[in-house]
Amino acid sequence: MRRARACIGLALAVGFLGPLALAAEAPSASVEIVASKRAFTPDTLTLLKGEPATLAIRNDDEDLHAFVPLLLLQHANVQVSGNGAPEFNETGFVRVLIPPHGRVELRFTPKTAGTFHYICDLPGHSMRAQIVVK
Ligand SMILES: [Cu+2]
Repeated sequence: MRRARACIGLALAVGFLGPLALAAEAPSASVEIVASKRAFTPDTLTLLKGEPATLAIRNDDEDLHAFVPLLLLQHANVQVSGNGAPEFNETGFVRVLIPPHGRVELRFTPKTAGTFHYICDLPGHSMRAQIVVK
């Protein structure tokens, strides 16, 4: 009985994780960035121009981190949810601070194709990665 239940649980887990593993490899409208050990993963992720995107940023560290997109979200309409602290100025979204073990979701539609870097601008954190819009 116990073994049968374990098998069902495993089958459910494999069925559940399968599509997620595929989604991480293909260009997707819903992607996750993880900040861990003062680095962003993945190094590069891809979004599609004109397609609404959800970008989830998870902070696995005990440190505060910031997600600071350079140019990608200027003048864009960005909806922010989660437990981060977003900052805006006259050009629009500037950055969001993500507390230790926090999570933030940004919803926006990329308008321009190109390669856009993002960083964490907190002192001493040299964290940098990129988003490619195709
Ligand atoms: Cu940081």
